Amino acid sequence: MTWKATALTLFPEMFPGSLGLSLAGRALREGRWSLDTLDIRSFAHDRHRTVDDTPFGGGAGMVMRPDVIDAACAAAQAEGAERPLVYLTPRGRPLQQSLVRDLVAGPGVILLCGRYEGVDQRVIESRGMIEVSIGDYVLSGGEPAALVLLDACVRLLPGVMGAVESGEEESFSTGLLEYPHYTRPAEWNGRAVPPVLLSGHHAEVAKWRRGASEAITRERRPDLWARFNENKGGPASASTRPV
Ligand code: 6GU
Repeated sequence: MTWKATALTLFPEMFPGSLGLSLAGRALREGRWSLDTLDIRSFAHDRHRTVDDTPFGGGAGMVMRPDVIDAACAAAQAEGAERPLVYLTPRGRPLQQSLVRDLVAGPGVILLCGRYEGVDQRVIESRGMIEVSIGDYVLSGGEPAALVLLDACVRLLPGVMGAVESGEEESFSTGLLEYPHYTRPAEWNGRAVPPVLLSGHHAEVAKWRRGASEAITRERRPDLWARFNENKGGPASASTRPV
């Protein structure tokens, strides 16, 4: 069964974008996943194809109308198995690998890309949307965030990563950031590769990498480090726990 993504957007030309290239693009052409866009504007019902209006209560910007968004969601949901509906918004909960894993395990996803100040709260609630943010900064629209989320999902689909390992060792699966990588030349611009990596001693290499992972996580991501230590020997970590 093909993993099915549908993007609801005012800018369908932004898709597949980067996902038409590289591993994701090959997998798309091979039919390992599919990507459709629905132009939100085509669900407007007035002569001017209005999709937004001014906010009740006043203030800057425009809000996307619930009736128009609902019609677009209904059209997407009418095709195939019921899929989770993700609304990309800086107000959402931070995107994590655990959500990515859950989405990949299902039939696919519907992605609502907002513009303007946002979407009327009532349709977010009535459609049971999962609100997701890709980080603490503001984009001009949800489309690049949808591409980010899809990239994270598609690379986990069977057959997409090819020979690359299962992903068990990568950052956010172990709860630690990854150790640094080195390749030839062994010395470059006066900089040597850590000697243990040239030793051929697999156990020592593994020990060094583990230490480097812990050090970099402690330094850069005290939040991950704290969670990692809390969960040591305990229940499934937040990154492996189903959402
Ligand atoms: Cl999902 N959308 C927008 N517009 N800005 C964001 C974001 C999403 N995540 C972080 N910033």
